[in-house]
Amino acid sequence: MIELFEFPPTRSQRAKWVLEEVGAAYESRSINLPNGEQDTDAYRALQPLGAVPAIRTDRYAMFESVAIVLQLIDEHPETDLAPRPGTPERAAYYQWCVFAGTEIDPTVMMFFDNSMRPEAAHDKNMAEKGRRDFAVRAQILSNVLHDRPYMLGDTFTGADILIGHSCFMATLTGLIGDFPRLQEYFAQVQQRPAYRRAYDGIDLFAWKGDQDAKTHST
Ligand SMILES: N[C@@H](CCC(=O)N[C@@H](CS)C(=O)NCC(=O)O)C(=O)O
Repeated sequence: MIELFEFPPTRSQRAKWVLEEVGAAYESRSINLPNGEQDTDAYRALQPLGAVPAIRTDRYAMFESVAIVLQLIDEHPETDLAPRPGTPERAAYYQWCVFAGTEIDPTVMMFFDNSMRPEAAHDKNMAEKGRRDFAVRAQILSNVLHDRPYMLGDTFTGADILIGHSCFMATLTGLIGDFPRLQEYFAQVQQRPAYRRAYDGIDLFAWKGDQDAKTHST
């Protein structure tokens, strides 16, 4: 049994989505971020940054959403969610998986932290930089996707879980608006039953941690 430490709607959805895709048995453990549940010694021992997601299995514990997706897919080769190691296709797979975590996430978070995060010191210049840097990367993804349904071609892979979640974050922040091909791609991956099980019923404003915020809509 795998324990998933999560708090929707955050990068913990990537871990939940891959768990649903591979059909692994898991139990959800909520780490309420606004309530500071990430700051206990027990949770810090699992995730030293006090962030979600983390997973604990019978054999190991780990954190980092991209790494969790890669590991769980490797444990389930029968799902065909990744090209074989050592192949040119695997190179593209690694590339886009890492691109999601290192190139897309920081730009969306820079925009979010400086324009939307409640009770944070917003900096308009940084928010604009986040928007600009996101746009450069979103155009790169749009170019890749112009002639194919998924990041690697005709087949859905773990790269689409990772880039798909980046599209979710970009939707939450409104950044995806200028990129119709990315919106279309995101709409398509959202049709997957595993995506629905991982994201349905998400309270988009849970991260605000107050009732008032929850009365607004996107
Ligand atoms: N690189 C990490 C980032 C994890 C991360 O920063 N998660 C955020 C939510 S998306 C978090 O838990 N932040 C802690 C907080 O808001 O207190 C990953 O991809 O797992």
